[in-house]
Parts: sequence; structure tokens; C-alpha cells
Amino acid sequence: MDETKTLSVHLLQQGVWDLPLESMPLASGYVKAAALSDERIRRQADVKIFNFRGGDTLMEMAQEIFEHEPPDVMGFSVLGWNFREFGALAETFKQVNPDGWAVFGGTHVANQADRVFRLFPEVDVVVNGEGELVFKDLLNARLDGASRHSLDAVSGIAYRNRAGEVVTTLPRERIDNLDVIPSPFLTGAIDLTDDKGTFRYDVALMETNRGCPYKCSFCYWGGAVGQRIRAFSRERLRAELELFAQLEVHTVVLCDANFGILPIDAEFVADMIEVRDRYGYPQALETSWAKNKSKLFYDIVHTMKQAGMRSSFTLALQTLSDDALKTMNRRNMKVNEWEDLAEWLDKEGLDCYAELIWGAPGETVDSFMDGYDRLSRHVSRIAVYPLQLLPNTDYAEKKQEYGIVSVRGDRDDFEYILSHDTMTLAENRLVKRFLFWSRVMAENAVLRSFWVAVRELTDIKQSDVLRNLDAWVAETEDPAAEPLRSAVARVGGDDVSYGEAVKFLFGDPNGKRLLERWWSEGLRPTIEHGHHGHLELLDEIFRYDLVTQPIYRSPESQERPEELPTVEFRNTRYYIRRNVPFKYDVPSIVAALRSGTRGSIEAVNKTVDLYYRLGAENFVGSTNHEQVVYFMGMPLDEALASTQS
Ligand code: B12
Ligand code: SF4
Repeated sequence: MDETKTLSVHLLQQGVWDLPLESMPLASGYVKAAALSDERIRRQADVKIFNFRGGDTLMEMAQEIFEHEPPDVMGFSVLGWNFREFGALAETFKQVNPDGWAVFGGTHVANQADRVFRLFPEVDVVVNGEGELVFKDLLNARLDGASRHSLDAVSGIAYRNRAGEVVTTLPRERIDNLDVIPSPFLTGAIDLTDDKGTFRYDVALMETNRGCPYKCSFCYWGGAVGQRIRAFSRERLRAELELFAQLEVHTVVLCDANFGILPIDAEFVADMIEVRDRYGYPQALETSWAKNKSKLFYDIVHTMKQAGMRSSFTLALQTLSDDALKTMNRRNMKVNEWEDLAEWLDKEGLDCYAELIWGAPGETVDSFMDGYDRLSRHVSRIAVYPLQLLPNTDYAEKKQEYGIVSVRGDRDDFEYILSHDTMTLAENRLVKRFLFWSRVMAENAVLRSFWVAVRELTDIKQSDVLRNLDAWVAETEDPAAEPLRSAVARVGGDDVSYGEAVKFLFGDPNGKRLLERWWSEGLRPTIEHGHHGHLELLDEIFRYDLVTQPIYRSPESQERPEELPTVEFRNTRYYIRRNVPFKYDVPSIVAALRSGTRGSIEAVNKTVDLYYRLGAENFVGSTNHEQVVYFMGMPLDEALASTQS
């Protein structure tokens, strides 16, 4: 620590996944930037962020943090996936500095002081909501010599008094003018580059606003639910975008709950495109889009498409069952009129995926499978998340009313649902098995064009294809199926097994070979018996999906990565695979099938050059399907259309 400073502060964050690139510690960055905007804290305190990866062990984290003098204050940014680790580190912290303050903040612990203090007696303070101004007040209280058992003057927290009773101070108003929080990027609070000066994170995380007008029963969006939306100023966001552009950041991910709901969102996109035109970056924008698709939304999407600014469009439906919509408190959302939107996105050639939740009270196996298949007639990439009970949500509070029985995760502190009044344990297991395949094959886009082809050229349902694969993998004597079988056996709340399966299918030649075998032995014969034509075309489209998988070699694979030449255009480097022969013009046929303008389909020999963006290893296996699709092989015109025009 700098000699002139008297207060040492550590802020800890830990991402979800264990990938080569780190996740950006946005929450700690805000908290640090706000603290350092206080003249006295800036003079007296040394504030340092420790940012860990999902795979970092407790031992590794402890060694890094406690290698030097322990700090006076440790602030932990707690989410369901790091709750236990941070509880353990708080315990270590108090061994090395019994007078230190351990402060827990973040969505997973806000308003949960009783449980936090019970499980982790070493924690001194729980912050209930936005942390920037609260943490600043806490540091000033510490500098004033306050006791950690007497913090009444700091609103928005819970602590324990000398008698050990939990004291909750007055709630703090939400920050109305967000620009009072200094930008963690522009002030340098977050380290943006590595030793070589390269942007060090997988993506840039940003917020353009905070708040959400809805109040869905499963959600606690950083405490924003049911709150008026407040926005950061255009000038500030633009300056942040310029900084990211200079650092050649490919993708910006917005933490907003409903992007495209406010007129200023159109201005943000206009600024992003202008910045991109000047610097070549950023090239993609990922976000949670507004649930109510207004003219503004369509205008924004259209503008982005014309400018070649990539994004994935989510139909955040969560369920198609009326009974489940009722318990979710989402019945009146316009997103439920989704068919027109899906059709429009398809016609515009925009990447679209849908999100469902399995296991909400009111949902049954039949209503879920029916919804899945109705949806898959329009959208093949369906991400299905099993319902987790999150703290501070309506479902968590109404557990008894819905007869919910849950179990905490092995690796995290989320509550996974076992059963409730409309779902038995056995039904849940059955669907989880199905979800495994859906997440791997459809959500993570192991197959892509093939779904469209099956939908348009046969009457087989997407769920039938997935069940067929499940049964074939369970029965085949091919030893290469073993990793998949063991991943299915671990199906539960465990996200890791999906990631492993995706790595295997994208990154191990055995995975591709196995898929080919399944197609010819498992699925293809069922289509033949169903009297469907177009089998040769389906063969070629299946092969196209395999050959356009990202260029990626799984760490487990024994074989050397494929060596392909590279080219660069429009600031992006691609591997190129030249002259791949097909018996049909697959890209054009798939585009026509997608847009519903299929004419007659004829076999014509066609060779295609395929372009694959470099860097897939930073994303494959993270279950981050929004990112993975950027690494698929594509013909030149698609690659050009997906970068700046
Ligand atoms: C980006 C994001 C991701 C990224 C993670 C990127 C990363 N850096 O790690 C990805 C895509 C990986 C992701 C994945 C998932 N996510 Co997510 N994600 C988000 C999102 C949109 C933004 C997070 C963020 O940075 N917000 C901005 C910061 C500033 O807000 P904040 O964290 O709330 O911080 C404020 C306060 O909480 C507080 N605070 C926070 N930390 C600290 C620390 C101190 C010391 C203090 C004083 C205060 C404080 O002050 C901050 C500033 O005001 C949030 C929703 C949201 N808008 O918050 C969901 C959210 C964090 N995700 C959530 C979930 C459930 C998931 C998944 C489990 C989803 C799923 N079902 O698969 C997966 C994880 C998979 C797994 N294996 O566990 C939940 C977490 C709930 C919980 N109780 O932990 C959230 C809140 C969304 C929701 N309501 O469902 N997610
Ligand atoms: S799910 Fe989305 S719309 Fe619903 S409360 Fe959460 S952030 Fe808002």
C-alpha cells in the first residue's frame, strides 16, 4: 500500500466461468469509482479490486489476497455462484485482521442479513441495494473511527449491534441521477488492459440505465424490479463507447433490463454505430431487449441491421402456459404476442433465440413440451433454464403457497426446484434430461441450419429430434459417447456438464464423428420411414452445420488443432476454409427456408469458402450461447454483413 494512505480497502469479485479471459468486475468498479470521488477517501484510502475467474479455487484466491498485509475493509460482490467462497474468505480475513470490516454487497445478499450473519458470523455488514453511496459512507464511518457494531448513521445496511442483534438501518432511496456515480472506465477504477495493453475481458459490461417497470415473480434484477427507469447521460455513455472502441472491444453487453424501451436507447445505438464507423469497434451489442416491442424497438433493430451491428434478439417468453404466466406475474406483457416478432426477425435475417423457464409453478410437463414445440416452429435456438429460487423474489417468498421443495446447488447457493404442486420429482427429472440436449444442441447452436430444415422439410418436431438423440446416445456401443452419457447422468442444476458436452461436440473430432453416426443411424432412418423427401438435402445441411462449427480444439482432445490460413478484413481476423464442396447451394437454401420464400430446390454442385472468426476458445463451453454464434463458419457475404458496412 502507498505509505501516505491509512486505510486499505479490497474489493472482491468472482465471475461464473473458468475461461481464458476474465469477466469484467463492473459492480466493484462502480463502488471503487464512487468511493474515490470522495476527497477524503481518495487522500486516505488505497482501494484495490481483486477479480477472480469462476475456476479459481479458494486456496488460490486466499493466497493472492493475503499474500501481503491484510486490508482494513474487505467488500465482497456476492452473487449466488460465489456466496460460499466469499463466506469462507471472510472467515480467513477475520483470522488475519480481527478488527477488519467484512462487507457483503450484491443481489444475492441484499435484504438477507439474517441468513448471511447466521451462516457467516464473520461478516460485519450487509448492503441492501445500490452500493456506491453506501460504501462511501461506510468508509467515511471507518475513517471517523466508528465501531462496526454501531452504524446507525449509515442508511441502506444491516449490521449486528454489541448484543449480536441484527439492526437494519433506514432504506436508501435509489440513486436518481446516475451520473453522480463516476464512470469506472473513464476514471480508471477498473483495469481495462493486460500487460500487453490488450483489453483484458471477454466482453465490455455496461449499463445505460437501471430500473425495470415489471415485477416478474422469479426475478431480482439487481433490485431494479418494479422501479422507474433512470438513465446515464448520453455524453458519458458515448465517451465510454469511444474508450472501448480504442481498446478494440468486439462486444458490448448491456446489463439493462429492457433495452429499446427508452428513446435514448436509439441515441445510444446511433452513437455506437458512429463510433464503430470511426474505429472499427465495437461490432456487437448484446442485451435484454424490451419486453414490449414498440415502434422504437423495430426502428433500433432495423438501424442495427442496416449498419451491420450484430446482436442476438431474445424472445424472453419464459413460458407459454397461461397458468404459469399467472404465477410469474407476466400475463399482461406484450412479449407474449411473439409470433409476429419472430417472423419479422427471421425475415430480416436476424439471429433470434427464445428463452423459457422450466419448472415454474402452474407449468406441467405437457404444457411445457407443448409450448416448446409451438415455439420451435418459429425459433430453433431455445434456451431453457430450470427455475431457480432467487432471494428477494416473489416465488421465494411464496414457497409454501406453491408447495415448492428445493435443494441448494453443489457449487452455488441457488435453490433448485425439486417439485411443487404441478410438478412431481419424477417429471422434473424427465424434463431435465430433455433440457440437457436442448441446451447443448439447440441453445448452444451445435446444430443451427439443420433445425430450420427439419422444421420446413419434415413434420418431425424439434423435441422428437432431441429425444431421438438422447435415446441413441444412451444405447450406442460407440465408446466416444461416454463423455456425453456421463454428462447426462449429472443432469441437474449443474451448468458445467452442458459446457463440457459443448466443448466435446465442437472441439473433439470424436464428437463430430459421433453426431454423423447419430444422424445416419438414429435420426435419418426415422425420416425415411415417415416418407419424407429431401433426405439428400438434409444430409448436406447436417454436414454444413458440422463443417461450420467454430474452429476450436477442446483441451481434452488428443488431436492437434486444425491448421487453416487466416485473413483479415474490417478489423476482424478469420480462419478461411476454401472450396468446401456441397451437392446443393446450402447457404441460399437455408436463407430461403428461413425467410419462408422457398422455391423449388435443386441439386447443384456448389463450393463455398467459409470464414471463421478467431478466438472461439474464449467462449466455447461457457454456455454463453450469445457469443458462440459469432464464431461459426460462414460464407464471405455473411461475414461481411455481420461487420461494418
Ligand atoms: C452480466 C450478467 C451475467 C453474466 C456474468 C458476467 C460477470 N461479470 O460475471 C453472465 C452472462 C455470465 C451471467 C450468467 C448467469 N446469471 Co447473470 N446477470 C448478469 C446481469 C445482467 C448484470 C450483472 C451486473 O454486472 N450488473 C451491474 C451491477 C453494477 O449491478 P449489481 O451486481 O446489482 O451491483 C450493485 C449492487 O448489487 C451493489 N453491489 C454489488 N456488489 C457489491 C459489493 C459491495 C462491496 C457493495 C458495497 C455493493 C455491491 O452495488 C452495485 C452497484 O449499485 C445481472 C442482472 C443485473 N442487471 O444486475 C444478472 C444476474 C447477476 N444473473 C443472475 C443469474 C441467476 C445468472 C445465471 C445463474 C442464469 C442461469 N439461470 O443460468 C447465469 C450463471 C450461470 C451459472 N453457472 O451460475 C442473477 C443472479 C441472482 C443471484 N441471486 O445471484 C441476476 C441478478 C439476474 C436475475 N435476476 O436473474 N449473468
Ligand atoms: S425478468 Fe426482466 S422484465 Fe421481469 S422483472 Fe426481471 S428484469 Fe424486469
